[in-house]
Amino acid sequence: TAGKPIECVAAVAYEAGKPLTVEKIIVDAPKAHEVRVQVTHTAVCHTDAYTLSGVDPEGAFPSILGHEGAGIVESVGDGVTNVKVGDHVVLLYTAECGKCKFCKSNKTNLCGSVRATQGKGVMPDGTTRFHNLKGEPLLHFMGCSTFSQYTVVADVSLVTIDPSAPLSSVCLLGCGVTTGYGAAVKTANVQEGDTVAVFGAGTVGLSVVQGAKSRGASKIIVVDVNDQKKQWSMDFGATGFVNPLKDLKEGETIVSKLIDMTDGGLDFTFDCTGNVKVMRDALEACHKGWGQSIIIGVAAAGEEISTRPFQLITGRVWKGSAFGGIKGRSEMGQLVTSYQKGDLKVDDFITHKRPFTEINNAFEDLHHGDCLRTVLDL
Ligand code: NAD
Ligand code: AHE
Ligand code: ZN
Repeated sequence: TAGKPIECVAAVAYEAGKPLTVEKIIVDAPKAHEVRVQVTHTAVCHTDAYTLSGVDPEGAFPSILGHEGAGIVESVGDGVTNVKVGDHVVLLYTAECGKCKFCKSNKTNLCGSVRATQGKGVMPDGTTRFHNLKGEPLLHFMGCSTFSQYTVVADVSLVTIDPSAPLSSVCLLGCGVTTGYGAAVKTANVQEGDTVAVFGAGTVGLSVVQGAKSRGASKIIVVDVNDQKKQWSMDFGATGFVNPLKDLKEGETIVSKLIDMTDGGLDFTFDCTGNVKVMRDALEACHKGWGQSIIIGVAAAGEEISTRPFQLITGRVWKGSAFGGIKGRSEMGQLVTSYQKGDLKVDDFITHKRPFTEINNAFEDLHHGDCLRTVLDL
């Protein structure tokens, strides 16, 4: 098939707030420095639902969403040297070119090579490789578009992995697990004995918990409004769980309770909810003088964070983290190895499995407390 368009099934987001349309589409051949991938498995991340809902300033339609996926290289365009046909790959919404100002800085995992066109839903040459059967172009998403049996990505936006690792599991390393784990061990760099609070116990938050546990944090307190998250939190390594809707006494706030539980506040807190009020609580629950709060959750267009500047003057630090600060092409191999050795939990996040045609049910699963991730088999 190399060089020829492929007809396959995809889930198209035609309009914000509407279910996806599962239909046949055409996927063009990869151009220079592009790779066509047979996506074997993808999960649905909260961010896909966020963009589909219409509140993402970069959301554009019609498009093919999905960014937590893995598959097999089907064909490569001219000049591609980092992957070959048949390679097992994880797709990377945070590219790594190794050459740009960002990559060379060694200060960030953000890469400047394809981010501008990625945010517009097109390939680096400004065009799309997807069309529906009416010939209408369909936009790409986050440089991945994993909700299609075949996708085309920039060669900097994927990484080859050990083919013995099951693609049905390591697809989760394409976002949720890596994001939370990396936020704890890289962005925050949690050390033995540190105290940690995690707001929001989805796949991202629970992955922060497992990262903090791996570093030997002395306290890991999970805050979630859904009691169904308590057992999971404890299973992943939390030492405590607080439901702010139920567990606060008269006159207590979540901030005052956390400060009381930790002799003055936490060394690190993480927002994994995307709620800007929660982000404020997370910052203010930090210990005076040094506590750091890491924002991971994605907030809607128009939302802003606020706190009294005095909170920062007195030493609390606000930080953010994208893809856990992980450089995908350099560091994914280590994460896959950790998973294979049993050191990094991945399978425990897979609460649901569905055929690709049930993708709209997978979006509904996300809203239920019994779901961490639904993996779709394409
Ligand atoms: P999820 O929906 O599975 O989990 C969110 C959790 O937050 C749920 O358990 C929910 O009950 C809880 N929650 C909601 N409101 C709360 C509140 N007010 N207080 C406490 N808990 C509350 O989502 P996820 O897939 O784990 O993603 C979490 C967030 O991280 C989303 O905003 C997502 O868009 C974002 N995200 C960011 C990155 C990044 O690189 N920065 C990567 C992946 C996901
Ligand atoms: N498009 C949104 C921002 C979305 C966002 O912040 N995305 C996270 C990843 S979420 C994965 O589930 C991220 O990595 N951001 C860094 C980047 O370069 O996009 C908006 O507000 O415009
Ligand atoms: Zn995601």
